[in-house]
Amino acid sequence: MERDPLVTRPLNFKPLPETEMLGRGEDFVENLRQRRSVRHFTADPVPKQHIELAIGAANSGPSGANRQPWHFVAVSETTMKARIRKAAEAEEREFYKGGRATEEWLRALAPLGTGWRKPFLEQAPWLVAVFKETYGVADDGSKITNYYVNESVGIACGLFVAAIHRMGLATLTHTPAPMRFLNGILNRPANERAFILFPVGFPTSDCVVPDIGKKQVSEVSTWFE
Ligand code: IYR
Repeated sequence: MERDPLVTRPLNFKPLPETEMLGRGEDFVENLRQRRSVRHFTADPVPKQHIELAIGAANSGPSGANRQPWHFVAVSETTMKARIRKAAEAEEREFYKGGRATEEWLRALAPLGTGWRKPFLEQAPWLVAVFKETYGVADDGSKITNYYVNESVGIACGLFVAAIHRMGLATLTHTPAPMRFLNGILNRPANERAFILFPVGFPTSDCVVPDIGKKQVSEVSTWFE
């Protein structure tokens, strides 16, 4: 098979002074540590441009063979958000009340206070559905293999979350399960599967979050120096 030629250009990497490296790292982590998953949003509108920027951050991420196996669907339309809420709640009701979740899983979720009702799916000004492209489709309709799809889309979603937070907005990594209903409502093709549904907006002034923390870096890392 014919291979594409390698074309290169200079990287133009600019090293930073040591103090600036540290300062930037500390600022970045300190800011990220203030991020919380939010489930209560105001109706205040968020300009489309902010959502576009967050998608730009996600789309900058590395991906297997640079396939960028993702697609973002941004919804501010009221009736569509209502349809998504209704379908998500039907699935979540089965999960929480219909016996789909194991007792162990429900116990693990108890400290988060989640339940089947998802009013945030209508209250947030935007819902951004991220789809993973399990395979690509060529012009002639044949399948194109994508690589490391979950890793690629997971990284893209992480960058999306970081960008949303950095802009002073809030979101939630919502995963109604199963999410197949999103293909129908959002008219996405069979080679795409919903990965995460992000409500995006401003937290309500009385918004509370679970009083939970993060492990220490020392607990989640091992070093060979
Ligand atoms: N998908 C459900 C349940 C849920 C599961 C996990 I793991 C969470 O960290 C939070 C929720 C929901 O969205 O409520």
